[in-house]
Amino acid sequence: SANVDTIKEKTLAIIKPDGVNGNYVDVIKKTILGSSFSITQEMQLQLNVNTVKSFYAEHASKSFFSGLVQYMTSGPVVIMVLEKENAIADWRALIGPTDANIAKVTHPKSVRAFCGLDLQRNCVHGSDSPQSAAREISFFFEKSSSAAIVSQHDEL
Ligand code: RTP
Ligand code: MG
Repeated sequence: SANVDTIKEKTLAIIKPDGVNGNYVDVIKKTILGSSFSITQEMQLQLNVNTVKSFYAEHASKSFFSGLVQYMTSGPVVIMVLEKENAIADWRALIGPTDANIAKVTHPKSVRAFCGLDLQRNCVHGSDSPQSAAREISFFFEKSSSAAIVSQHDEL
């Protein structure tokens, strides 16, 4: 038939403190909307230490964890739910590799190439799987989740 159903998917995007501080919010949102995503939810927060530790709990044992917590609490972030077909993989592809210095070489058109600084200060977050996306969206946007209740204390 002429109308083939497309299954939309949601992912969580964060513009990290270096992105907000560097005035990249508008250009990143233009890139998102120009890449066929819709932004269905959005909020600006100043994250606190406990919220970041809980959000990035998978990295608790890593050597970079304390630096990550310090970085993510260093200023406001913009948290968005993005929606389109294949949103999770497509947003990860659009942001590029974790290390912004590598992104500048291998993925020069990626978001991290144009707004990221280095391995830690890479400007944006993207959910890495359907399980992560579901967890991360409810973490920030489901009023009944305990983490969301924690994060409400940070809302600007
Ligand atoms: P994200 O979760 O923020 O989208 O980043 P990612 O999947 O590309 O990278 P991940 O391995 O999940 O790491 C989370 C964030 O921790 C910081 N990081 N620092 N060796 C280091 O100094 C190091 N490695 C990672 C980055 O901010 C990274 O995005
Ligand atoms: Mg990750």
